[in-house]
Parts: sequence; structure tokens; C-alpha cells
Amino acid sequence: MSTIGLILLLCAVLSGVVSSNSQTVHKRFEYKFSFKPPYLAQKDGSVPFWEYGGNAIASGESVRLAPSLRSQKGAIWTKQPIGFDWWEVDIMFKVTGRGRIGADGLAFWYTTQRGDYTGEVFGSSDRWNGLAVIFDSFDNDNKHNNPYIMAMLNDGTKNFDHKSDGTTQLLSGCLRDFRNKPFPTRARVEYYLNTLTVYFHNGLTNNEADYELCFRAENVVLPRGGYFGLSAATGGLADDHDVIHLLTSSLYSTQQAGGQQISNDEQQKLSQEYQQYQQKLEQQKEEYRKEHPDEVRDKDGEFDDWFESDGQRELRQIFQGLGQIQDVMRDLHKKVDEVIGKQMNSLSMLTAVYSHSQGQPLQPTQPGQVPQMPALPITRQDWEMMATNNQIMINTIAELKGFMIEVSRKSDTLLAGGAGSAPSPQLLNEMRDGLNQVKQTVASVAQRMAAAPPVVAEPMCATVSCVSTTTLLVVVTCQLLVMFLYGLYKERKEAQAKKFF
Ligand SMILES: [Ca+2]
Ligand SMILES: [Ca+2]
Repeated sequence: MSTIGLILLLCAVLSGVVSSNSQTVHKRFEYKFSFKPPYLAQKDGSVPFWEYGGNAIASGESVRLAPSLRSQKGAIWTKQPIGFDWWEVDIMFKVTGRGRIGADGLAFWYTTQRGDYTGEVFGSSDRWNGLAVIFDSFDNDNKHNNPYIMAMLNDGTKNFDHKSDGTTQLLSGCLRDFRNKPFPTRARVEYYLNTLTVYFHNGLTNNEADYELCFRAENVVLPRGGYFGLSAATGGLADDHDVIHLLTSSLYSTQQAGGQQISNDEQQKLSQEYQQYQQKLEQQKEEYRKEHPDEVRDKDGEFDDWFESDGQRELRQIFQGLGQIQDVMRDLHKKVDEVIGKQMNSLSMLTAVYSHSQGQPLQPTQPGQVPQMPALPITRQDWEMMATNNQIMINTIAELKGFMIEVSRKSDTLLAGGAGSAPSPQLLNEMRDGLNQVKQTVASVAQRMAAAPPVVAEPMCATVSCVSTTTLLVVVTCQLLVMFLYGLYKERKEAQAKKFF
């Protein structure tokens, strides 16, 4: 085994020890079913644990499955079949071309047999047995629905229908553009407990958190012991199809993972070996530089990479800005989702409370769903505040009632005082004076009448008043009545004035 291969092995085992410890799924990196830069391909061009063919070319940094030339096909396959049931594969790739439209596309395979390098389906064999996840660039059926990502299961009997882009055969898929992105695009294919999930990273950022769900399919049964493969093909139109890494992890449930632990002694031994091999690698590098001084000088030239042109800088800044905007948008999106969720909750509660107060039975929102009376969001504090307010209102009403009773009583007193109270002494005096005046007048009239001779009574009428006694009495009575009423009116006025001032 080569030095680099061994280093990969040790890295893998060590990273396997530190396997992710999510609730139930345990993950272990599988170096024999993975490749990644640097030193992806060795000096002789071979990729450890993998074999490739057709027009595929492997370098230290990537595998070019099909170059941007017409009618190219290439593929890379694992040498060994997969020995575990559940797995996750992360593929980082770039599909780039100068054309606005590209062709044909790229495929990830898990099949019982390795495909032919001259096959008809995106650089591999038709009538495969297993799974294909296809990244179809070219829109054969002209329905404007490409580039498209899809999965197709085959039991070795079906031919892929290129004319319809496999529309009628696919298991599931999603419309995503994966061509000509500023950063490499990525796909994560997960097969765990018969559920197949494909996530996609659109390459607009290099943020690890930007994977999004493409599709999830349940009850997927794949044959055991298949091979992983990647293939690509070009047609009349052509893109470069480069794969930068393929990282495989096996997935285990908690019980399965129990038997996979490595003892401390083994761990120590492995890390010692790792250190030794790293030293050997450094020695080899040093020797290589001595043997190839020209290339060493070229290496020094790599410092040119430290500088960038104005255009590159501008682009980098634009991408950084876009990345930041996207981060903000993602945060906003999350927050808006939260707010909408809360609002929906409040709305449903309000609806429930309203229908309850209207005496209507609660309606189930969906058939078969049991209607539930949601709990009111009223705290103890709210209840106490409401009770206090109620008490204040009761007190105010009581005060108002007392005030009104008092007003009523006073008005009654006023009315009663006006109608039945005894006249004041002043009024009585005035009345007495008035009466005395009347009496005097009557007396003087009577004297005059008595003093006058009866014979001259008739002629006297010409010089003295000729009113009769009855007329006189009526006049006097009227005068008295007017005075009495005036007295009453004055009394009431004074009483009112005393009340208000
Ligand atoms: Ca197509
Ligand atoms: Ca199409």
C-alpha cells in the first residue's frame, strides 16, 4: 500500500473514532469509499481504492469525468463493494461551460455491478440494478425544466428514457441549476433505514450550512453490496464535469455502533503510526524537491496566487457581499417563519374562543382531526388586574348612587320648601302692613260715607268716588292676593340663592 493511501487510512480511522454522536445515528468516515484533495490522484495518476476509465482524468485536485469536448464519456468506480447497509455520500462537483446551455450531465451510482465506460446513460451503463442520482443539464424534452436533479431506481430491466429526460421513470427530484456557480456545488445523498434523502448546495456560497432539501423518498430498498460510482457525458454541447471530492460515511444506529468502538491501546498505536507516516511523507517531499529543482522554483511562483487582479478582487467582494446578504436573508426567513407560526397559533386560539362564545361547536380544521380548545394565554397577573378594575368600577358606581340620592333628596326639600313652608316674619310684616293699609282705606271710606247727609247723597256722587262696596272689596282682595304671591316668589328666590352661594 502506498504511503498516501496509508495516511488516508489512518486519518479515516482516527476520524471514525471521533464519530458524530447525534441522537441515534452514528457516522463513520469510510476512507476506502472516498477521495478528496490534496493528493487525490497519485504520481502514476491512480486514485487509491478507485478505478476510472473512458475520458476521465484524475489530478491531485479533482477528477474530470468528462471534459468540455463533444461526445465524451467517463466514470470512476469503487474497487470494493460496499459492506454496510446505511450510508451518506457527500459529492462536491463543478459543471462549467462557456455555453448558456450545457450537456449532458453527471450521475452518482449505487449499483450491484460497475457500469461500462461506454454506456449510454450519462457515461455509464443502462439497465442498471440499483440507484442513480442524475444531474441532467440538457433539456431533451424541451419542457424548460433543466438542469434537473433526480433519482431513479432500476432493477436491471428498464432503459433510461432520454427523450423525456426520465420524467415518467424518476423516483423523485428537484429543479436546481448546478452549472457555472462561483463555488463548487454539492450534493449529499443519504440512505438510512430505507429512506433516501438528497440535499443540494447551490454553490452561491461556500457556507457549509447552505444545504437544502432536494427530496426525500421512503420505503426505498436497494440491493446489498453495491458499488459507488460517478460518471458524466457530453453530447453536441459540452461542459467540464469535475468532481472535487466524494466522502462516504457509514451510518449506524446506537446499538450497531456499540460494537464499533476501538480500544485505547489500538487508538494510541494508530496515532503513532500516523506520526511515523507523516514524517516519511515530509522526507519524500524534501527528496522530490531536491530531484526537481525547476518545479521547486515553480512552487515559489505559486506566491503569485497570493495576489489578485482588480477584476478578481471585485468579483470576490461581490461574492462576499452576496454571501452576507444571503446570511441575513436566511436569518430573516427563520424569524419570519417563527412570527408566522406564532400568528397562526394566536389566530386559531381567537377563532376557537370566538366560536365558543357564540355557542357554536368547535369545527375541526381538517377532516379526521379532533377539535381542541386551546388554552387561553391569560396569566394569573391578568386575572388579578381584571378583578381590581372590577372593584374600582363597583366603588365608582356606589359613589355615583350616593350622589344621586343626595341630589334627589335636596330637590325634594326644595320642592317641599316652595310648596308648604311657613312664610317668613318679613313677609308676614309686609302682609300686615298691606292689610293695615287696606283697613285704613276702608275705615276712611266708611267714615266719609257715614259723615255725608243722606239727601245730598245722590248729588255727592259727582264730587266723590262712585264705586260700590262690592267693587271695592274685589279690588282689595286682588291686591292682597298679588302681594301674597309676590311674597312667596321672593321667599323661594332667596332660599335658592342661599343654597347655591
Ligand atoms: Ca437530458
Ligand atoms: Ca427536460
